[in-house]
Amino acid sequence: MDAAAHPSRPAPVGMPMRAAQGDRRSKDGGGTRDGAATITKPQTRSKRPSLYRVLLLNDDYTPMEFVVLVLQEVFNKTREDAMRIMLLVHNQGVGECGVYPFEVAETKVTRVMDAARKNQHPLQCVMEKQ
Ligand code: TYC
Repeated sequence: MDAAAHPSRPAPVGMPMRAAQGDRRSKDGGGTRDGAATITKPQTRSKRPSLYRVLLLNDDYTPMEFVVLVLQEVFNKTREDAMRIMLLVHNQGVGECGVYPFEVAETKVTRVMDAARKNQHPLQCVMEKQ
């Protein structure tokens, strides 16, 4: 039996389900006059999403403990990793909290900035394309 026509099997990647399931009806112009379905292949390869580094910046006023808590809460770091990153930022001026797809990075920056504002700390968090 043709694997693509088997009703319980998923359609092969790139093959429209209706065609894969052997349904010869065409609602979108993919069919021909004799009722045969057209099987389309993706014309482009899917691209990997761009990644963004999320960075914390040092300042003289934000308490160290607040930065450590932010790293644990927002970036899911262990207490030990959070401490290490906080001290690196404290000593070097800037440090990486993680690398994420655009929308994840954006959400993390917003969470950090919201927490800093709410607690009246000048902590800054930015993202940059990797
Ligand atoms: N430099 C701050 C202090 O001495 C601590 C700090 C660390 C602030 C990291 C911001 O991203 C930062 N209290």
